[in-house]
Amino acid sequence: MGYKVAVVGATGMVGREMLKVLEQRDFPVDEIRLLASERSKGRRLSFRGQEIEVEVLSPEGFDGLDFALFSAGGSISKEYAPIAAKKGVVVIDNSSAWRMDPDVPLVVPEVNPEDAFKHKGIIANPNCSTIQMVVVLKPLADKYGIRRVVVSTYQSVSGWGKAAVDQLWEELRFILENCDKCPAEELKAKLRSAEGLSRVLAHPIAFNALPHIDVFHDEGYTKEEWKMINETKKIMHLPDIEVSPTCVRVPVLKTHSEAVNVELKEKFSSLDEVMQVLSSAKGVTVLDDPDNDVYPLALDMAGEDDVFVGRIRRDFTVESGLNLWIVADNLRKGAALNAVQIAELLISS
Ligand code: 25A
Ligand code: L14
Repeated sequence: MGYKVAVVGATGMVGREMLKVLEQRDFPVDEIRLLASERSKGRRLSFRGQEIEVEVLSPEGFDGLDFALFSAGGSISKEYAPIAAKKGVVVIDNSSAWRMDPDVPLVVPEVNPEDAFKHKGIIANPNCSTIQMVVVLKPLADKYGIRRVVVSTYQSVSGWGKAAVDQLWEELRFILENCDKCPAEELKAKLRSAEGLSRVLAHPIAFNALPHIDVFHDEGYTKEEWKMINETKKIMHLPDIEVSPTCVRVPVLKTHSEAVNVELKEKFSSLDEVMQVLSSAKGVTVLDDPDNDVYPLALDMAGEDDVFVGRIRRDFTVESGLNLWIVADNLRKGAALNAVQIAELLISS
């Protein structure tokens, strides 16, 4: 038996990845419906070799569906997810709109699969930076307990959608055409005064690092940083876990990296034991051979499904601590793949 599935925001970066993942994993789809804004009306996207026309999102679009995978931004999800749920459709929502709602499960299948089954029509897909971190924290929390996590992210431009990807390419083209090999001071002046370049991020991103992801929020933290704090507690069922994040945008196309410091509650006996715990965890691949320059890299992990961890070291400044480097494709495990895995979980029971 197959299912009737809609992708809302189908033409976006995450929406298109959702189609790809449904196809690659052979999700049992009977009918696929592509929904997006007026702008994309009539566009065609291919699914299993067929060209499917994009329709404008409307309440009627949800009639008769089993699943709707949403990735069209928070305001669309706020408005349309309840409409779809009321019609009996199971919504898996990639936006931040419903994640912290107590009636909405926030699910990473490797971490808290049981929560998915408690849904009332809407299931939230967590933030990409949080997903890749908790997949690695989970086996450590189960074995040793976790007191505190300090994380710095190195997030790719695709996290902010097509417009941010365009901004990076436009800046790179501008630099090669106008100040090839120029000194940093000149680059700054040229880029700052350039006209006609996209500027969806707050500052130029080429040759830069912006400690600014999503909007600024309470206490000087960004919304992205608050998401990492709150979503980690909810997904892991650990209300007391301390998470101290700094989220940074870097000029990487796809795949987020994270430097993660973990303070454990109990002592580990050796790094080999820790490696063993991590390599046997579902969805985790350990890539750690510094003698041969082997560690996970954004460039290489793009397109991969697993969460990769390397640079596994003891933190000598605390009783029991680890330093880790965690890398995953933000459009796959961080968004589309995790959403499809949630749907797979529901149909497997
Ligand atoms: O509020 P949030 O949750 O924080 O999310 C904010 C944004 O972050 C992205 C996502 O953008 C979202 O809009 N996002 C969220 N979670 C993410 C995650 N985990 C994430 N990104 C990465 N990882 P996006 O660009 O990926 O997707 C946007 C999709 O939503 C559709 N959409 C927007 N408004 C809609 C709507 N659908 C229905 N009704 C509405 N009112 C949007 O469709 C897109 O599919 P679209 O039709 O508006 O645009 C599709 C195509 O149009 C082109 N295009 C878009 N903008 C421009 C453009 N072309 C030129 N210039 C532009 N400025 C593109 O080809 C685009 O694919
Ligand atoms: O909340 O820009 O899921 O890298 C995911 C991508 C927020 C922004 C979310 C990025 C978005 C983030």
